[in-house]
Amino acid sequence: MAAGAGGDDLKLLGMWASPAVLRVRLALSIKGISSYEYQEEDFDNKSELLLRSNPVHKMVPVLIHAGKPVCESTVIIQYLDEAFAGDALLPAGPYERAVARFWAAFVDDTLLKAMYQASWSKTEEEKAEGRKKVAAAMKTLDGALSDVAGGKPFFGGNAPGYVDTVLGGLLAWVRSVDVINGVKTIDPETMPLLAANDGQVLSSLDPSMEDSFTMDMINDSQDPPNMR
Ligand SMILES: N[C@@H](CCC(=O)N[C@@H](CS)C(=O)NCC(=O)O)C(=O)O
Repeated sequence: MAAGAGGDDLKLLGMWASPAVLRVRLALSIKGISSYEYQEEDFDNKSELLLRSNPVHKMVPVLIHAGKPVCESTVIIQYLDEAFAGDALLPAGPYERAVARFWAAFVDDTLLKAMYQASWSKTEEEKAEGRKKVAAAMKTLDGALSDVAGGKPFFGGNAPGYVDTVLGGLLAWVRSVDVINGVKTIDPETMPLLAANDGQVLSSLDPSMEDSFTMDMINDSQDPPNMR
């Protein structure tokens, strides 16, 4: 039986610049779960609670629900969807759920790896190659949005869903890097659906979160989060 939308004994271990943590915060927001405790981690001095709760990877995010830890951002989001009432993140049908999971995996495997290459490769050539891969992945996602959502603004249809949270966690990073490089990765001319989605996923949830996250990412751009 799904719990109510209030966070009953819910704690999130995070770090402000982490795209993986932002995903979970987006999911909590969509589910209408606001009464959770947030604990900021210092990666140079991780808390005992983090080390104990995620002994395998020792990474954020970790969600602790009634004393029990759940690790890995996509696993946490799916757990929230199953354990809590509120708007569903994953679609109802098994096939549609499989499609959503496929695109979430594409974001983590293809887009995220390309973003890493574009931002933190050793040579400018490798970075430029990475930027091309990011643009290609974004174009693919724009096409997917058309196929999956049929012209609606979100992968979840008229409201943000699972894929929107997984992708949304990375969008603030994309925006920040765009500002630094003076480019527009998600071009409204060539990727109209994704540009609309980009504009809505974060701001439809909590505009103050979007602004502060983006600005902080810019200020901290020389010191990226370590996301494996
Ligand atoms: N696949 C993991 C990645 C988590 C991850 O990479 N977390 C980073 C922050 S974005 C972290 O905790 N880094 C700390 C470290 O590497 O020591 C997920 O999606 O939850």
